[in-house]
Amino acid sequence: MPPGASDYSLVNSLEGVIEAALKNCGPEQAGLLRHDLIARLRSAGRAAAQPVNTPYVNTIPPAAEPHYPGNRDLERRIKSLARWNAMAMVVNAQREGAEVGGHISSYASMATLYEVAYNHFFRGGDQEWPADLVYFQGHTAPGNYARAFLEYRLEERDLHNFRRELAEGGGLSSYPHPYLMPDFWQFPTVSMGLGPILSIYQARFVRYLKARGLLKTEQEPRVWAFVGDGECDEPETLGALTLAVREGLDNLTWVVNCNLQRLDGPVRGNGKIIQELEGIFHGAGWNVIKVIWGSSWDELFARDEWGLLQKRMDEALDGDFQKYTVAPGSYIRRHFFGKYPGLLRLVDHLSDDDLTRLVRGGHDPVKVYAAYKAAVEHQGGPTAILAKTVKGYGLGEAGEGRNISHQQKKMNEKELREFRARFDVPISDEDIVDTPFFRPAKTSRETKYLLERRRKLGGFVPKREVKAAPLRTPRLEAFQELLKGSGAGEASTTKSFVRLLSVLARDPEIGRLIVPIIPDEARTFGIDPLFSQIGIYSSKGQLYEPVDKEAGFSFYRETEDGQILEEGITEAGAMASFVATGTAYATHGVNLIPFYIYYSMFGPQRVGDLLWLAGDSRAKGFLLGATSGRTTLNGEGLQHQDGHSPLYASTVPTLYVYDPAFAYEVAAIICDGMKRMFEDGEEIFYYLCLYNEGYPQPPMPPGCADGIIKGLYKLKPGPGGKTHRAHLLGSGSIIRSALRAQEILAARYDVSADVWSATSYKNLRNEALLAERWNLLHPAQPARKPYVRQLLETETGPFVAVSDYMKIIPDQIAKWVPGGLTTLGTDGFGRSETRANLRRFFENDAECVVLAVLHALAQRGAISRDLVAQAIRDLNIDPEKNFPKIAAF
Ligand SMILES: Cc1ncc(C[n+]2csc(CCOP(=O)(O)OP(=O)(O)O)c2C)c(N)n1
Ligand SMILES: [Mg+2]
Repeated sequence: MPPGASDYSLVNSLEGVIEAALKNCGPEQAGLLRHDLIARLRSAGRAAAQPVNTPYVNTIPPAAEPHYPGNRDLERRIKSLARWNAMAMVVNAQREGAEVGGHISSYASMATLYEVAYNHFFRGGDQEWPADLVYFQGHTAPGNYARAFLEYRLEERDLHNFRRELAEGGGLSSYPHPYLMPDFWQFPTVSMGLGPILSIYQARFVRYLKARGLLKTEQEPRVWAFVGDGECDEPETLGALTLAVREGLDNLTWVVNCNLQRLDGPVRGNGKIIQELEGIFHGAGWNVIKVIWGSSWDELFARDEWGLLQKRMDEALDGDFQKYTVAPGSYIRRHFFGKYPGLLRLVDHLSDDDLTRLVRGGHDPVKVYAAYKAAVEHQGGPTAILAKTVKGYGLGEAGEGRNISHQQKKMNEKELREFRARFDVPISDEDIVDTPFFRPAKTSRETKYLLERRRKLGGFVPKREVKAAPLRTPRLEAFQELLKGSGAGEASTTKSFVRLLSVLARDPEIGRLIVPIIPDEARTFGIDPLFSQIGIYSSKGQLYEPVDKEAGFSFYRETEDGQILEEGITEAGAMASFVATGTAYATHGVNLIPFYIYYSMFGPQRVGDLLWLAGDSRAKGFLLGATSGRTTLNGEGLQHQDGHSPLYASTVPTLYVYDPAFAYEVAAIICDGMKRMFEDGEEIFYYLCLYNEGYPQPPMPPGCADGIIKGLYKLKPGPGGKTHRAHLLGSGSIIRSALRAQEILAARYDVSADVWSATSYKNLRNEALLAERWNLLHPAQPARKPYVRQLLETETGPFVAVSDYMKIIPDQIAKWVPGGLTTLGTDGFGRSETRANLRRFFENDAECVVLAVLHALAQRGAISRDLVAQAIRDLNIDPEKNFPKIAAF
């Protein structure tokens, strides 16, 4: 329908308003104008959606681009050498019989995005300002190594040993791993999605440190994250975007490398990933800067009077754009420009070759510089730069824009020559097949330039340095409350831990350095009194009056310098905070002690990859899996009853796993852990199972501290004067089954059973494995005896272990237990039931422990089988009872 006169006048007046707004309003007021307009339309009953997308064009118009401050020619040469060396590393690693692989294409698309940052933005930590914290995209590591080589931080031998870490003299790890390269990498990123979420929580953590006066300098570090467009498929990548806005994190910059491809093929062949991401980031409230087209497009857009170029840009799909990367210029002319005759005329003056040289924005330093500058100058919130690039840029037929690009690791001679020619790499014809590394001399203009740039920006990046001064952590005596027992009163290990935490928070030396982290549930664990004691961190303070203000000591107190990180219901977010806090000793030069307490079932099972990453990051601190145990958590059932966290936790090499039964054990483990990590500087962390079952807490028996730490000690010897002997190993609350079984065995079956507290099967096993390995390799020397064997070898009678976890956990030590080990545990899905019924169902209650002991005695011929059969009746155990299904057979 043709527009009517009134429509024209509306359009004209709207244009007038827009003109006036452009002239008179700042960006914020312009935003308000849009807001008001939408509000008016809505109130008039018109559906007016908040626009989240802008046209498919650079956010920063050419006229607003700043002057490029660097030497473009030298920077291009440096970048070309980084490209060459990165490619050569992978090709060499793949070629020399080792076939250890690597990735060429991701860095090839990222090179300009990195180099502009290396030359103009990343701040190093050698000056009075703090170093930027950069989450490099994991698969681009060859590019970072190549850069470090050009900076004379790495040598040819290092590059040669890329992915050959066991080679003589060491090598370079495939991806960013602080565990493997602790002086170089700060942040592991290669598990897609984890780098992005960590960067958000890191940026928020910087604010937390600042608010609490724990940052070393007035200035705060900028956090950068380099993210793949395919990586944005991961829920972790995009899951915490709103936090960054809520917290006004203008110290955070994301660079999303939109090369339109992931591993198998296009990210959104039938759509437009940049537009999709823009909508998501805008919707969350981020500042979004799109860098789509390089400078060579500027004049075309300037002449695009009818908007045809824009129209074609907006309608072409990512699958089309990928095709234009690999197709000849004639195809681009026909398919892209040829769709509209007017558009075709726009490129009359360009040859087909020219058309293939119209670069994407992410490969144009001018556009990238403009975006970075705008991002770091943006205030009030985080910025996402969506940069369009070509995967495998410069690889030509060897992989540029191809679907196989991600896994391309080889280049033939012709491809190498083309690569050399395209980037002017000074390698001779004779040498090229060997893909030698190339580095200009220290006195060359290139090296001088790049070193000078780094010097001006404050030194090298990435760099990991441990500068935190060791703490003086409290000795065990400080926790008298936990050591002296609860008398007749009852307490759970969770409650005991909370007591310990509030004692610690008051400690004059380290109280300030304790960081409790909770993803909701503080009330479940009884931590809420800490709310008012040390406050919940909130960048805004408390702008409302909390409903429970009158409740006195436990009201919900949010404050600007609060100490508690209350993350809400995000275990991934809380783990990200745990990692940020637990690595602050290296990233921020301050030793902080995180205590992350959570619903145990939503620990490693939910965020296992982040747990693994914490180990890689050399994180320190304590993870407290509360409400744990398959039968101790009564009522909650299949989804909540955790019978396997310690097993998952055991898989992380630097994670110490403890299952304490009593308050004093909790105190001894945490006290020792704090000393090891924060006084002695060990880069390890701890997992403790905490339970919610209340019982009288005994005082700490003398002489058991060492055994608690090692993982096993004799808790309560059986009575004298009995015919038979046995040993019961228990951990956590379920140790009470062992203690009650001890009484039944003595009173009714003439058995004296010692009860042992097994605080850490993982420790016992690892120590034994090390002793065995030593014996294997040193056959002529006196054999070493594992601790668990030393402890148990003189004992007589059968051993029975009882656990509230899967049987495989105590089974870890079976091999070193004299006569073997019978294990009672909780394999299978949980049920909603009472503790007593659950324990009978899973067969780890006291009666079942007694039965296991009697059975073991009968097997040894010490008692008759009839007696065992009689005991089954006496103990009221139904031999045909229901049993949890433990496997699919
Ligand atoms: C959690 C996880 N899943 C799978 C992978 C394997 N993987 C490595 S790179 C990659 C594709 C990455 O694509 P994109 O994020 O677009 O990065 P690009 O290489 O294109 O820059 C995949 C699937 C991984 N590293 N992490
Ligand atoms: Mg990609």
